[in-house]
Amino acid sequence: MRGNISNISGATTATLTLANVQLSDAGNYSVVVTNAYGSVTSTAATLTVIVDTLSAAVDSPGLVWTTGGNVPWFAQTVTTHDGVDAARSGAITDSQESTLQTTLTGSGILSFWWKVSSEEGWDMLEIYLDGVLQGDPITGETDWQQRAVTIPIGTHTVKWRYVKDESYYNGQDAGWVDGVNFVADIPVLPQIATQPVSRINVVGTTATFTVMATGTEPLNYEWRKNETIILITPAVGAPGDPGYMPPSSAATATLTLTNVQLVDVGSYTVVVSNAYGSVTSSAANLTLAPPLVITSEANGITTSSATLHGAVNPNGLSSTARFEYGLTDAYGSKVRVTLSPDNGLTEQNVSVSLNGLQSGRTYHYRLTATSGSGTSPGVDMTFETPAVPIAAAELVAPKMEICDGDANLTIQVSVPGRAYQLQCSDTMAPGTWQDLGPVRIGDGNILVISTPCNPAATRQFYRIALQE
Ligand SMILES: [Ca+2]
Ligand SMILES: [Ca+2]
Repeated sequence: MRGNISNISGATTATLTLANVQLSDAGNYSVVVTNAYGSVTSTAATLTVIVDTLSAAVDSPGLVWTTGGNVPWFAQTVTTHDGVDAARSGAITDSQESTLQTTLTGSGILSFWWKVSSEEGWDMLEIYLDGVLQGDPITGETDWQQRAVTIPIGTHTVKWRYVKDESYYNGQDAGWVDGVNFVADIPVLPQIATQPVSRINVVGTTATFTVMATGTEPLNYEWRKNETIILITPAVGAPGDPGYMPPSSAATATLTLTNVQLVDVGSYTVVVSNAYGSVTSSAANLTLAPPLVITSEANGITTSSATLHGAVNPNGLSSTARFEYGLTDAYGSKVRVTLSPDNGLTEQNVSVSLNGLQSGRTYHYRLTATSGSGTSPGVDMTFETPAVPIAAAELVAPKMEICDGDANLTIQVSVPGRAYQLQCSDTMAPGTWQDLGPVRIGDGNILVISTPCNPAATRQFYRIALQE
């Protein structure tokens, strides 16, 4: 290949590629194709190299510049900020304008130097973003100063305009721009710094969930309940479309639910998004408070009865309550109590009288309440029924006899559920009675308690005692 009359060495393919074209590369290019039988020369193709003088003058070769108005801007080296070159507005007259324009993709910060020499207050140099004037224009004799404009996300037009009113001029009657620099923000994906937290509310109160997120602004928040969108901004779709959801001003970093009811119970998440992506929070649950239950001291305790007391706050949800009682903390018996109202928001005292209890026993009891939010067992408490002394009538036909070295007590106890112990003593003195075991529980039937006689004793006393 050859450009003008120079040979280009090493060019032996059908395509010639010139990288980083400079003014010196301008010229006519032709190719000579040769093989073993001869050669042929192509017609010439012309390469014209144009210097984009405006982008060079304002030091932003990466941007595409256009100029318009009545007279275009031009590059010059007389009045500059960087000591090399700058763009100057065209030589317009009264009621005319000269514009310089470029396009940027944000977000980012555009900074530039500018200067004006004009009729102060009437002829001025302005900066526009998407047709909207940004800040104050400069006018009169204003030397080089730097200005910055914030560019939002997306593609935007930036325009400098030197504009004159209908009469008079002063100074050099021009504006200059130099040192244009656009620094794009580094896109930051949304990230969740603090997750929303699960909470328990009393019915009718206000519940809030808050997320703290970082990332390039603006951040959008889309709240969901059980995976269904409940609040969103911006809108989904257009009005009239199926699935259209209007934007909600309440779609912020905090979701507020007022007067919460059972229907609000669920799992809440928020999707935080910006122009670069989105992130979903972990789920936070809203639960309504179950009833509040207090088990109180029992009173009115006799050998066979007692009155149990407690208090219930239904916490606003329809609730039922019951006392559970029995000889162990597994209870086994229960008595329902009435709540009125059963969905109140205050504490109500409840009580129940128990009859037919066994004497001399320890009873466990607790108050328990249940609503749509769950069951609240109260604290386990106990009371003791006093023992009934053994009455003569209780022991039917007691008979003591010695047989084959054993002492046998035969007795029928008429009170069921009582625990008896056979005891012996040499002297009947207090503190000398010894248990002979095992304990027997009376059930109304004949009971035989046998124990070997003490061969060393000349006499022995036996008695039957209630087991404590
Ligand atoms: Ca320059
Ligand atoms: Ca003027």
